[in-house]
Amino acid sequence: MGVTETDKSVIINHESGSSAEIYLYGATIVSWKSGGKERLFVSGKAALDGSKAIRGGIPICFPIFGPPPSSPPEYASLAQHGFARNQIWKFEKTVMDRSEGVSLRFTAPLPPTEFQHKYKLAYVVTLSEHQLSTDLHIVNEEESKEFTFQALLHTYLAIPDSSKIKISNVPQGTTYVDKILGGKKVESDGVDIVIDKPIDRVYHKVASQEVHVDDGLGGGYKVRFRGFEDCTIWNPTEETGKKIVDMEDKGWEKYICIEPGYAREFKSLAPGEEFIGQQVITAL
Ligand code: TA6
Repeated sequence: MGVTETDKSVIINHESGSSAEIYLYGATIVSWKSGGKERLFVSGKAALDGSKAIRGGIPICFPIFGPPPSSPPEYASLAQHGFARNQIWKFEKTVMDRSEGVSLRFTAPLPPTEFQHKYKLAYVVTLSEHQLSTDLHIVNEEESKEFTFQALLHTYLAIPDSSKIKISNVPQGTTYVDKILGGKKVESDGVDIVIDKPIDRVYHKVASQEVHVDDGLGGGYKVRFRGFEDCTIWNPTEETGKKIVDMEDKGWEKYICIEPGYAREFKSLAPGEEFIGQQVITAL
């Protein structure tokens, strides 16, 4: 059991044999092993040198998700998914180191100078035998202004073969924005989702707060979320995956993105108010 710091990452080893590695670049979790298996997909072509967001693992999207809005200007000029995934975070402390779990806290640096907002962004990663919990804490530190943001954990879950998986537990009637259909709003039919064509959907207010992935080979994941109300499901398949420059060949067959977040609109915090968005992934 223990926590090891390297110049670029922090590694957790739990007594059960599970482990996780968190890069300081973006506080991106690049590895989570449990039951002797790697549970996160990272593309073999991912840049791991801080030159661009890491293609895989769990990048953090903040203060926007997706392309920037048209206003206000300091949001409109942001890059897709915001800047948190490109910042160098600080490992603040070990919060807990016990057999129940090992928990680390990271804090983000100040925002870029163009983004004049006072907030505190922290990330708590907790590892136990079969579970990885990731909590994003956002505090509005303005004296009298509200702070608005979107936030999302862009989790690339490793799977043996995306053509065999079934995604379930998104309630029938849940509205989603289908980016493949140009942003059309659709109602979920509640039927299990399979990956036989590109999928890029932002499900709004998922009442179950829990999405299941059956890998079709006896394993899978349960992804629970609290605070976060929305969930994106993304797999480009070969059709669009081939165009992603840092995607390894056939990488789309090896992952499914299940991404809890606050993404359908901007969340507004009053001065001093805190938002906590939590994701708990259980490997089955
Ligand atoms: O979460 C899904 C998504 O927004 C897709 O639309 C897709 O483009 C993906 O994220 C990857 O974004 P990135 O900026 O990491 O290339």
